[in-house]
Amino acid sequence: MSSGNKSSAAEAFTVCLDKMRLSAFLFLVPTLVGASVNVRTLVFPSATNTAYVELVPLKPLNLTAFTLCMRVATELSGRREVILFAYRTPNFDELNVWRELDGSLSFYMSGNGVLFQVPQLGALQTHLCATWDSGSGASALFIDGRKSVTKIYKKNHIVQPGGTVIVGQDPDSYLSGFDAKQSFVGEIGDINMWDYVLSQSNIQDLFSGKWVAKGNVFDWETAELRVNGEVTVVDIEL
Ligand SMILES: *[C@@H]1O[C@H](CO)[C@@H](O)[C@H](O)[C@H]1NC(C)=O
Ligand SMILES: [Ca+2]
Repeated sequence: MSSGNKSSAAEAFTVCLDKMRLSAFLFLVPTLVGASVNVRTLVFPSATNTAYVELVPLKPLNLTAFTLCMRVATELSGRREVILFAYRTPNFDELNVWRELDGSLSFYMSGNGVLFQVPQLGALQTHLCATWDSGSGASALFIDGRKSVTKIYKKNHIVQPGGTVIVGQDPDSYLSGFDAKQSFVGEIGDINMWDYVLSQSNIQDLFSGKWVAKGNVFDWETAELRVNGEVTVVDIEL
């Protein structure tokens, strides 16, 4: 009797241990198989001169190189400029990324820009990265992991700190002077930035959703967002 009790207690203990192992295992499985992850995305439903989201950086944008990536979808078509990213100090547009009138993509660092003839953005999501290195001036875009022609742009330039990054509007003056005809309409998210140039294989991995080093200027997973006006932050499951 008593030995029977002992053995059933021992069995219960073993079952309990097994359950603990099982629950530990079940807990680990999603991370092991890379199960669904929730990410935020920004939806700009219409053209306004008021809606924008400020992104708070992890460090000042004092840059001699960068990689800037995002996922973007827009149904805006036809001849219209569309701002995709704006970093401005009180004095200058330090780094703006645009879709141009003709659909080409470009970025501008206080002055003339560099334009790329790449496949156009559209209603289906595009993974877009821009890279630049001051030492060589080498600049490129990546569309869904595929690299553009390298262009030489603003060799020895430095992107100056002391400004604010926003998406949704082009600020002609510091945090104002917005124009609805240049505003972003659509969905934009997964905005990450590094203060160095990522390798092509890292950019391909980013496109396909694999883990690479988190952005050290913007890390979308944790970035503080300050939403202004008609913008909705939506959680999507990957
Ligand atoms: C910007 O970077 C340079 C060196 O790259 C450094 O000397 C300077 O202090 C930095 N400025 C700020 C505001 O971080
Ligand atoms: Ca403008």
